Amino acid sequence: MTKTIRLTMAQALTRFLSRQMTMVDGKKVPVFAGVWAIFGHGNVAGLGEALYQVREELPTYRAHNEQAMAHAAIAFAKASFRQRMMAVTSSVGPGATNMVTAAALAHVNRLPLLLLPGDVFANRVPDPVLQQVESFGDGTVSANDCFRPVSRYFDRITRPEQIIPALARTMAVLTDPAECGPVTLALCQDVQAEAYDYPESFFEERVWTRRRQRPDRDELAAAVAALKSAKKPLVIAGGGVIYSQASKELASFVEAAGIPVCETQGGKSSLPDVHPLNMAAVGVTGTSAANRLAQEADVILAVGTRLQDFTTGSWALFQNAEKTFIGLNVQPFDATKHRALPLVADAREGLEELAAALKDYRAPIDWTGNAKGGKEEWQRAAAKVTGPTNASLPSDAQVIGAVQRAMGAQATVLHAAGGLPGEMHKLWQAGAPGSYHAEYGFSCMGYEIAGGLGAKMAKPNDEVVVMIGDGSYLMLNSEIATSVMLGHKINIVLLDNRGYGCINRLQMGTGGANFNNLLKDTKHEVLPEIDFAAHARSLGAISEKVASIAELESALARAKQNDRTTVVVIDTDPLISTEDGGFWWDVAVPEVSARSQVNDARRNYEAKQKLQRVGD
Ligand SMILES: Cc1ncc(C[n+]2csc(CCOP(=O)(O)OP(=O)(O)O)c2C)c(N)n1
Ligand SMILES: [Mg+2]
Repeated sequence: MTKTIRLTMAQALTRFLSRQMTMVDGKKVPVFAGVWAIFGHGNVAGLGEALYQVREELPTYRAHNEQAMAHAAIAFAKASFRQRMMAVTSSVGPGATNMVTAAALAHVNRLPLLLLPGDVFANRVPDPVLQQVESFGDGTVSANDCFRPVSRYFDRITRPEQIIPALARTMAVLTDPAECGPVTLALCQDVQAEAYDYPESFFEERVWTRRRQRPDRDELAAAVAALKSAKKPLVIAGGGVIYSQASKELASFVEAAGIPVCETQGGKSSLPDVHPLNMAAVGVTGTSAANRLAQEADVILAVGTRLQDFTTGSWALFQNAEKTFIGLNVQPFDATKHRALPLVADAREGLEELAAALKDYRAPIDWTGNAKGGKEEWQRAAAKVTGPTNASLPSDAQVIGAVQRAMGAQATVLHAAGGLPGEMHKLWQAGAPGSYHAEYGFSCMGYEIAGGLGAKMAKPNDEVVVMIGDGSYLMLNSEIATSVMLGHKINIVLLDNRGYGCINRLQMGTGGANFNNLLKDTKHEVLPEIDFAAHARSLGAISEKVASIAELESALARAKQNDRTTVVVIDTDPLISTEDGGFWWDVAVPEVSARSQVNDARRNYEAKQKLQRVGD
């Protein structure tokens, strides 16, 4: 007879989660490092009680905002190379919908995240309950249906035994490198508390390993043939290289064949910046070295990348009419983009097999040599814009230089939105794989601080440096208090240019008037003088405002010694961004306008559109 144990659905769920294990560096560790929770009536009595029972094996953490908790969970998973992850629970209603943005972020970035929002009563007796949205036309709809388009797997648990197949599917999705993304299990409030006789076997410990798919023989043969014919080969390294931890294999492959590499935002730090074949950032925010090669390349091996518009210069960058893309990717959806020859495989496995099959291939010596020359030229240009300065309002690039000098390549640096992603992509000299943590799939303002906390929880021995603009800081900063509470110290560098600097520049670039971006250009009675250092201090952080790049460097040296979250604020110039490198980005300019600047921008826009390779 099957042995059973009588538990509530919530108790079964938490017990199951606490028994899921994985291997990291030869050590068995729990897949779920913890559950972030803000309780309300939708989860406090049911799931809350169950979490209390397992608090030793599966710790519960409380933060201040559901979206931020999910950001922390996502960053934790990213910094753990998707091998470990966290769950997040909220009440029914606003707590749940606060997590929808984060679900979308995890969906775009292909990062594992388990969302456990409370849901309305399955029995519907007390309807409408507090926070129930009530659809007039559909009795099965609740606020949680918002998660459907941004979940890889969505389920609503309306009976306690449903959690058994639901959790099996949950683990299948969260641990699959190709499917990986957010899972939402909407937990009806009454069902959380309902008991069932669960089979004991359901709670047996399970050890998950990373699936490393090997290439199909025919796909491999086609990719090898294309590469063998290449006169101007180029590798694009995307986030898949980092998640697969394939840096060593990438380095041996390109070193043997003399193929230059360029990196997407997600793939930056695949190779150290100092590697002579690493041309670094590609695309809209790319280096001149990488973009010059991209424009000419004939065979492009795109490894673990979604090929989003910033990488492809809105599909105008790769201009060789005879080019062939090879899509080395775990996900066929990505592997077949832009008529690529698909090579569906794990990055490490795929690169190893390509290297073995291409033993005798070498890229033409001139191509490799020119690439290296281009890199040196770029390095000189980058050194100019990041060097020390006495300017009273330094540029973002000068701040980046100072952070680099003060923190070194060992630190993990994290950013998400504003002018920083572009400047960081171009200018940050990354060290070890994963030390460059950009959330640039969704580029979500407000990811930064909570993300820094999650990254620090994954890498407690690393210095985590969060780079953030005043706009992002004001949008979501409450987890500074959580980082202090939990004793997870992060370093935050806040660049205050008094507004949305990058969007203001984009507005100007598209012929628009300065309008509604910088604080001075908004409707206002009084211009706020925000004391960010005082604000951060009030949340428990150590903080200071510095008046120069030199002061910033010494403040960061002090921050390194602190054992508490430290915020360093510096005023920056909103109008400067690095001119060297870069490429066109498709942002649609109005076809008719009363402004002559817009008309000019439109003419320029139409000329650039001609470079786009439709259907190519
Ligand atoms: C949640 C969210 N809302 C809006 C945007 C659009 N957006 C991108 S950057 C930006 C301004 C960011 O301002 P700040 O953090 O001060 O950085 P800066 O541009 O000044 O460098 C805006 C509004 C976004 N990316 N995310
Ligand atoms: Mg700003």
